[in-house]
This record gives sequence, C-alpha cells and structure tokens, in this order.
Amino acid sequence: PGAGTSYNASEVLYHNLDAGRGAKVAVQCEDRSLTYAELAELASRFGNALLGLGLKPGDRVLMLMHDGPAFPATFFGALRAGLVPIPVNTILPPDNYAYFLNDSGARAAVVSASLHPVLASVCANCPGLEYVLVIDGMLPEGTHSLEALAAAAPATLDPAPTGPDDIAFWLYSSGSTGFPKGVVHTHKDIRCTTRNYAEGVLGIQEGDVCFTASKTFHAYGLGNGLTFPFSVGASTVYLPGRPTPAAVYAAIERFRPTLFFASPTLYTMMLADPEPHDFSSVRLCASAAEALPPEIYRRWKDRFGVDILDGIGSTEMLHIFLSNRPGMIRPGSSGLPVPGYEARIEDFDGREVPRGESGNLLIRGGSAAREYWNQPEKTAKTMRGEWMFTGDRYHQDEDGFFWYEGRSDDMFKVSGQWVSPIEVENTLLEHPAVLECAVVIGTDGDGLQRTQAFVTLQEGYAACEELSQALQSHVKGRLAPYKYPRKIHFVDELPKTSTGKIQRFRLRDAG
Ligand code: 3SK
Repeated sequence: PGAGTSYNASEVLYHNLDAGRGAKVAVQCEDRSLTYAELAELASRFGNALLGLGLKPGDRVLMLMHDGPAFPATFFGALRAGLVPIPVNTILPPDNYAYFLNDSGARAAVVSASLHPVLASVCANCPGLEYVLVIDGMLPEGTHSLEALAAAAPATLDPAPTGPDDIAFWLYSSGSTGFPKGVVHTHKDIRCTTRNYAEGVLGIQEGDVCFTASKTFHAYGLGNGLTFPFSVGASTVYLPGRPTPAAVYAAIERFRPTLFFASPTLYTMMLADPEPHDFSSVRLCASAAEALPPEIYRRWKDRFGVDILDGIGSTEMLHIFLSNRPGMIRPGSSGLPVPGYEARIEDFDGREVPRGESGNLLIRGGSAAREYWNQPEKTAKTMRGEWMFTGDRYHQDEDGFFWYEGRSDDMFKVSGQWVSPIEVENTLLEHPAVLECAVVIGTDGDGLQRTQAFVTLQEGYAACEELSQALQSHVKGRLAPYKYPRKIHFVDELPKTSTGKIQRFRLRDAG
C-alpha cells in the first residue's frame, strides 16, 4: 500500500476471494475446517455484529481468545470494520486484563467461553467496558453471544475507509519492569512483514500449510498463523490447547504442515521426546523469542533432516527483522537483516561500533510501531526517529552475520570483563546432561560478582556435586577462565514468558 492511498489490512484475508480461492481451505483446527469464503463471511459477520452494537471506527476491541477459526474472524472482521483489535495473552493473572481494558479504553471484549471467568473477575473494575462477547461455548449472564449476533448480521462488509498509516491493531508488550505497553501498529505494517519475511525469507507459497505452536495472540504467532498464510492463499493449522510436544507432534502427523514455527524451548522439549515421529511434511522450521542454541539446531537437523531458521523479532517491529536464510545458516547466529530492514550496532554514546565489537542493536524498517499508547517518554526512549532501540546486545562477524549476546540488562562484568550469558549457556548445552540453562550474575561469599548457572537436566541425570564440577570443567575447558559458572543451581524449570523467553532477571537474586 502506498502512503496516502486507502488501504485496510483485512485485504490480507479478503484478496483471496478475488484471487479465486474462495473454495480453498484457509483454516484447520481439530475437526473443523473453513474455506476462504467461509472465513471471510464469518469475519464480515463478526465485523457487522460489532458495528451493530454501536461501536465506532477507532474503538478498541480486546481479544482474549484461544487459537481457532474465531480468532482470525474477529481480528480481520474488526480491522475491516475500522475497529482496533487487541489480542492478548490468554494465561495471565486477572489483574492484567483489568489493566489492558482500562489502558486501552476498550468498549468491547471478545472472549473464549472457557476464559470468561477470568475476565468476569475484573469487569467490575473496568467501567469503560460495555460489551462482553462470548464465543465457542455457554453464555454466562450479562454477556452476548458473538455467534448469535453474527448469525443475524449481514454476510458481507466493505472495508472501512482507512489508510496505510492509520491505527489498525495493538499488541501488549511486557518488558521486565513496569506495566505492559500498548504497541500501536498501522494497516501497512502487516503487509511489510508478509512481503519481507514470509515471502523474502521463508519463500511462502500458496501450497504451504503453516503451523505455529507459538500462540496467535503474540506478534510471532500472529504472523506465522494468520497474516503469512493468508497473504499468499496458503492454509493454517491451529492448536487451541497447550502446545506440549505430544500435542504438537500429533497435530503435525495429522495435518502435515509444510512450515513449522516454534521457540527454542519447544524444539528442546520435542527433542527430549525419544519416540519416533513423522516430520516428513515439514520443509522448513523457524525459531524466535530466544536465540536458538547451535546444539539444538544440530540435534534437530540430525534427527529430522529439516533446517530451523533462527531469527529475532519484536512486538514493536511486528515480526522477525534478522534471520538466517535457507541454504545460508550460521548456527548460533541470528543471521542477516531481513530484506526491507536495516540494522545498526551502537555504543552507549550512539556511535556505530566497528565490526566484531558488541553494542546495542537498533532496527529500521517499514513495520515499526508508531508509538506506545499513552506513554510518550517510553516511546521517545525506544522509537528514535526511524530507528527502533531493541534493548538487545549484538555483534556482527566479518561476513555480516549478527550474534546475540543477551538483553542489554542481562549482560554483566566479571573481573572487569563483559560476559555474555548466551555464550556460556551455549557451551553448557553442549554437555549431554544439560536440557536447558540460564546464566546470570551472582555474588560469591566474598561479595565478588561471579557467573552462576541455573540448569535443568536431561532424563537419566541426577543433580550432585560431581555433576556440578563436571559442568564447570566443561565450560572452563572451552571459554576464558573468568566466564565459567562458580555456582551451578540444579532446578526443575526456568522462569519464562508465555512465549518462551527466559526471564534471566528473575534468577539474578535467586542464587
Ligand atoms: O521474540 C521474537 O523474536 C519475536 C519474533 C517475532 C515477533 C515478535 C517477537 C517478540
């Protein structure tokens, strides 16, 4: 879409009707499948139902929904109606929903019936919320059925007269401190990610079947599971429940996707399942949220013969902006800038650092969010003109590949020298006993700052002093002496966000 011309991002779904794909399957979910014609009709009915309640263009609609056909119908129906959908994480404590509703001023919320109790528990504290619309289940008192309203609403809907730079949707981004921020995206942003990453890197085509184990409420899943497949008339598979390795393998064997999207945590858990599984339908896998340890990449490739393209994105940039490419993978690196994006590594004074030196990563590209809602100071700190400050530390190698070193606030100094937690973690992961690990700063008995590691173990290994020493020797033999962990904590699990990012900041004081 060119600046100034009219454009509504629902075209990503609806253009398939003009392209003659009405009868083609768009979505498969458990025992249900919807063609493009059926999905577009459902989206139009949902959009009309929301307008029928009196919602006006620009009004926000919170989406607290499981993955399933109603998710894209609500998202695209709201966009087409000129409303502003805000998908949110489905597994947060109730207070978060009160915050989202009050911060966004949403007049309506669409909620999966099984998630309604958690929303209901905070509604009394959200005076701006006028309509709670339930889908996929029993109708609690005081709510409306979106399906019933939709059945009575017109089956077609013309796009609202929006432009490429108008607000389209928000996503909430939670940093390690403070309240989540409403990340405001415009209509053009979706098309930018589908062209640059989905077509430019994944080479997505009409014949592809996408399956995202990372949920669609998150920017990563929203691209993988909605906008990427629909942008080229491919189809998508949804898994409404928890993406356990068993559920994911079963969905892959049943629906035979060609593109699979997950985070390093899930790839690691899937590798820990020793049963044989048929992965032959998948032509390419993608990973984001955390750097993919090279050891996991190698084990995956050995076992399934399929590449994982590791990349990094952000909610602010909407999707992946650095990525490895098919046939050009450097395991452990985040790859090269995705076409359409530029990356820059700066020192603390804002000067570009020479190749090989580490610094803060900034990104420029057409899918950058326009602001954090109502947070001008945070907006100014992160969105610096055309450049987005990512908060990640990186260095670039002699061939231009980008290597992640950790979040800026995860880096630390030992004996006056910088330690990248990622480097130590990747080394620990080469040891056969280690399933997952996180490396953070700790203080030893003398009050000195030292590296410490939190480790979960592979099946068949037990925590003991000997293993602790073996892991320390393993790192000592491979990295500079000041980097090895002076203390190893064996734990049952690591703290993570719902999308699989390790929350290292939570471990800093835990040792
Ligand atoms: O965490 C990431 O790497 C990511 C990727 C795509 C979209 C959003 C995010 C946060």
